Amino acid sequence: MAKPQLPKDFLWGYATASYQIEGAPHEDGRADSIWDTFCRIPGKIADGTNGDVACDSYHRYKEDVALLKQLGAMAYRFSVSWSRVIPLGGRKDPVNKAGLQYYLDLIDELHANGIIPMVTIFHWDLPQALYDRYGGFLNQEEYVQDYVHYARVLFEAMGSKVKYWITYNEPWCSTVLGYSIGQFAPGHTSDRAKSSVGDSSTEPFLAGHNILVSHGAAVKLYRDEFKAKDGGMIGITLNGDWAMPWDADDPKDVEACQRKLEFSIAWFGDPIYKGTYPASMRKQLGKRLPEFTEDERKLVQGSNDFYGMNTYCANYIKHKPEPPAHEDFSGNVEILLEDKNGTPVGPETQSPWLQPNPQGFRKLIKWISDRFDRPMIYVTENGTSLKGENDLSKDQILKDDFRAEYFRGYVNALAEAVTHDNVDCKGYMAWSLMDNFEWAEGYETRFGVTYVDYKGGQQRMPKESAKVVAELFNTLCVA
Ligand code: PNW
Repeated sequence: MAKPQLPKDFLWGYATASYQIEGAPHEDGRADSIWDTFCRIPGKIADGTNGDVACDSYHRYKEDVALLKQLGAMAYRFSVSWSRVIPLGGRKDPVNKAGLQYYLDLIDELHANGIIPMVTIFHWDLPQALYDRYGGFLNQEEYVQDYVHYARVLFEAMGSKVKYWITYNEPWCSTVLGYSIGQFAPGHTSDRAKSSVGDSSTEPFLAGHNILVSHGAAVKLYRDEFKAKDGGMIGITLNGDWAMPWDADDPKDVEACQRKLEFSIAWFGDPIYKGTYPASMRKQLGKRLPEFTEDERKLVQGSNDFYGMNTYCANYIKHKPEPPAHEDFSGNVEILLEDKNGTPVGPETQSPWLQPNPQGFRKLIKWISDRFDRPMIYVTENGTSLKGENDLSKDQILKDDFRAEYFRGYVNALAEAVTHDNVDCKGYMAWSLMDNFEWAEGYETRFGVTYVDYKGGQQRMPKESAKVVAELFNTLCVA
């Protein structure tokens, strides 16, 4: 069998997100996002912290670009803070030139260093003003226009310098964690509270629906007015992890795995590639899942130039008894870290949900490729947090064999999928360039290939894994 390889022009690099690294929440006119507000609610963030300083990248972006260059990265995926660019968020609100300039400077610095920018338009930090005005994603009429206007501001300002656009990062997290469970901003749980009443608990699905429509509308704008001139591509990034049956001999568990994948990935992927929600979701949710009008479907179907894939782990999946609970979002399944025989998914990590399983990654990317008819795929996030990393000495942290081993497993599995499974993957962005604010887990959890000494002057120190990632791609990208 041929040796696993990746294409010579394979695009690899690192990813980050605005709220997790920038800090400077009120500098140069930036206004609050829902994450600024959410972090102030006692108990929401494990260590009581917030993104006020984070990695201070707003002031240190040149240092961070130099770091990318030092690590050999070809590309850098970062996100734009909407409330830095349009502090109040709306289409009639003023654009903040100073905020926009930060991103233009960052992009220029990247180009000056030969690094290709990949821009995420939205990575969770919705302007607080839009949530206060009309509930954010819940109001389609207002929200879609505001989002498309924001996207236009970015396309106009940066379009000539950016060839890779991502409309949304992981809408599953924004909807389920943000608009139902309350684990993420804006912590909107009102609908869940009345979830036992009839056909309520529709809000996460409505939020998801409106996100899809706004994605489609922004893609249409890009294709109508910018794509030909600027020569770029645009797509959405979806998250999802591989599902393995808890009892491989139980057809109900095997079927439950498909449902779990459909409820996480196909929820958003099917409308984009097929024009409808998955049948399993319609069956379980009925009218609680919106229907696409003909106009909406036209906007959403076919709206990906590429598929952005985020994945971290795998899970064992066990079916649950019928009928599904009203507040269920996973396809009526139980998500487990061990199978029937006590075999774990993989070694433990700091984030409790994240057990590595490289062969699961190979199967998942093939599943995505098959389901969506072989889209061009960019892995836009993949990485790990090592258990107890924050308690180790600096020397120990810098020798992160665990993370190095994770990347060896995952990147080789990717090369196998490309070489043997006919998967069209053109790029891979590791999460993350550096340790940063890990949302509800605060700073306890570190995902970086670079250590950030938050208390010691924000020094950045590459860990062993950064070297391993570069070696992997230098060796594999020869096809
Ligand atoms: C992703 N889950 O988040 C995000 O895109 C990143 O911003 C984040 O830092 C990274 O993965 C690591 O967590 C997720 O609970 C957070 O399933 C939680 C889940 C999935 C993705």
